[in-house]
Amino acid sequence: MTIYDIFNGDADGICALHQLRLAQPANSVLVTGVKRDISLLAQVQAEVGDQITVLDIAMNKNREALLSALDRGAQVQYFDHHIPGDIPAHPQLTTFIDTSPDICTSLLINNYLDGQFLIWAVVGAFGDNMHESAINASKTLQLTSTQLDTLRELGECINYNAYGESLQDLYFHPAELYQAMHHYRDPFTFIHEEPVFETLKNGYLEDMALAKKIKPEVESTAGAIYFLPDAPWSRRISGVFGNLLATAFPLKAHAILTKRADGGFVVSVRAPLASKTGADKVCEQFETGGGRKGAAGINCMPENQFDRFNQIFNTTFSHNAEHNR
Ligand SMILES: [Mn+2]
Repeated sequence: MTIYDIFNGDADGICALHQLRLAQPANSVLVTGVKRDISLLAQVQAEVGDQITVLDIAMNKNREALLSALDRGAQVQYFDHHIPGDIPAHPQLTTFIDTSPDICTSLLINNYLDGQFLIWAVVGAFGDNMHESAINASKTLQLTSTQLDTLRELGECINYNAYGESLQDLYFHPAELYQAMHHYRDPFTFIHEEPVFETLKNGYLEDMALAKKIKPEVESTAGAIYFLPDAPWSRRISGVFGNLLATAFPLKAHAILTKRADGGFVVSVRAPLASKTGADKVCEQFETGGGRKGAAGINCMPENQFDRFNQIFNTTFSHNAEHNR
């Protein structure tokens, strides 16, 4: 019997698993990758009696592998906040799926564990750019504003670590980062005793300084679209840069288009924080697109699709802007 922990390599995925394994320790096989690498369930050859926990990866991108694992006799627990598509009814499958824009997987796990490791759910929620949810969830912890700022930075740094086209772009393999974190119940001790946070913070500041020099390619009432070059730093910073812009201009939508080596773009779309809707609608109109209402992406958009993208982006979010008035 094997226990598999399959989790998104971002802060939400890591903080979800961290809470779960603090409460229910297990010698598990870790399956994870860069943030965009979400077809993870297919990497597992499940057998009868195996226990699989899936965290923070969309069911609709893993359905076939999920059904095959269930067919082979594995037990699957599925925690997620991405649009799942049809959820199969199967006696071996338990799901905890909530697509509300203010819920992330770390918060779902926190509910499941009755708040036992709430502080790590706060880190995960900050990592998913859900500042309000993080602050609301943190109320019972009675943290100082400095402590809360530190947790926000930690969440952002762990989230930042997950962005890249391949593991080579990352400072730490997400499984390695999880293992480093896993010795600590207290995030402040983790920050103090492990060099991880310092490394990520410095990397983040360097990459962000480069991103901030870039001017938007298109600006409209709907929002702004930025182009980033084909380089490891831009692949690492694109998502967090999008979050930063979203927070700085909450009435505007943002798109970050990072050049790919093959000539197309990796696209990150952030809906205006004021409405948190439309990002998935924009990205779903492209073959490799998907995501959540507030934040979505396209893995590979051919260059010749830019005009179409620009049009859809502007139509979707100008419409939103009307509604917000
Ligand atoms: Mn998440």
